Amino acid sequence: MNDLATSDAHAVPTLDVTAVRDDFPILARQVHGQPLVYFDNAATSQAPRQVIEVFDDYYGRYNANIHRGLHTLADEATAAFEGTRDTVRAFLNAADSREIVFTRGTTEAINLVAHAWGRANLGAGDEVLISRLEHHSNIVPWQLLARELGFTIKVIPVDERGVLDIEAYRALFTERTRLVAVNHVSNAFGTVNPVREMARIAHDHGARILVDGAQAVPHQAVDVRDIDADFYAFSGHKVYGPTGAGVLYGKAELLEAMPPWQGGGEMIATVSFERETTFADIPHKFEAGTPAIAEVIALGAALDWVSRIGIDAIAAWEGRLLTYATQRMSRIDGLRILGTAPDKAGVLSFVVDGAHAQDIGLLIDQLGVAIRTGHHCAQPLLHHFGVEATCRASFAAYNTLEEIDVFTQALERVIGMVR
Ligand code: C6P
Repeated sequence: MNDLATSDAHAVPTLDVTAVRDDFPILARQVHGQPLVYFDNAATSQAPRQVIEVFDDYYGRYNANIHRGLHTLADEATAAFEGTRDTVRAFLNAADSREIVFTRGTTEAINLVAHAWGRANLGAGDEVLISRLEHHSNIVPWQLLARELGFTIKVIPVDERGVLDIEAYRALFTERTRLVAVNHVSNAFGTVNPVREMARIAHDHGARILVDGAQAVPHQAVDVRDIDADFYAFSGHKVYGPTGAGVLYGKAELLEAMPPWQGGGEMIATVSFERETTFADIPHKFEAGTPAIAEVIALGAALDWVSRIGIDAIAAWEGRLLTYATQRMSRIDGLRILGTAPDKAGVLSFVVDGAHAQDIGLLIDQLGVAIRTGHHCAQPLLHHFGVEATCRASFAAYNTLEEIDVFTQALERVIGMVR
């Protein structure tokens, strides 16, 4: 390796934020007469031109149902849809594109695991470990199933920074622990969980691990084989793609052994009233009915866009935004940041003494700044920290340091108004 290659290998990747922003038409709009500052990326990120154009192209040129037709349009739609499966496989470094199941999003992916894997593998007396950091999507499906099947849910605790207690996690395992369900990155606090280590511990105890990657995939490189995740879920609309398309990765041997969840067209091999109906091979066994074809193809375009910019460059840039915003916000009187994990994604949850989160959210919107307020679908976590609601600013590749200045100045103004 020559000197240049060596230094390149160690260089921090950079991102040209002006060029990135040019890809997002929505960033040019105004809100209440002010330039939009969009800091609600953990709820949904904006889509670049390359994603928006997929819809025109698909509906204008090759709209057709997939897998069914023997005509040109159907072949083209099928090729584009199945091509996205391979894009996702490569993006997650999965071994085989048969391990990629398209769903409507993270929520549906987790419900698929709960119903198909859970019903076949969980029963009375078994135990499922869930962290206190979870989004409701990774709590409620397990609660509903536990009520029906009689297994127990045990909660992995967090410390005052919002960091999972790994020793407590280890101590929760018994010979009845069957599954760990944990997010890779917390949507409410931004904590990055050590899912690789958690997977190793789970596997040492003969348990499976489902990782909710909704807030990780947009912000850092994810390698499902390196993590050794049994299942990994994410949503397209948080990674610059459209709503309505998401992914469940599952190890092939697990997916193969699982019964189907939803029944219908496309997921069968043969249907008969006289004999047992037989099912398609994975992943189609889990894709009943006509999927969101254009959305899935657009998800592929979103992942291609991320790969072109570089996920490491995005991670480095968002790290800078997070550091700068944390510094600026720490100077605001009476403002307290919740979630101070040393390893954090670009999410800042905060409360302000004497001010309701919702009031701050509404008023700051009048100044063109979009943040989220509420419980962020993480009520058990917020209750643990003694709050009902927080304000949350969350960053994406197209956000800038100048926007953080606008946001913090607007925040100071708003706090002055509500106090
Ligand atoms: N979090 C937020 O503002 P769906 O709705 O299926 O695309 O994603 C659900 C989901 C699951 N897990 C995590 C960690 C999430 O953050 C989300 C969605 C949004 O934080 C909407 S509540």
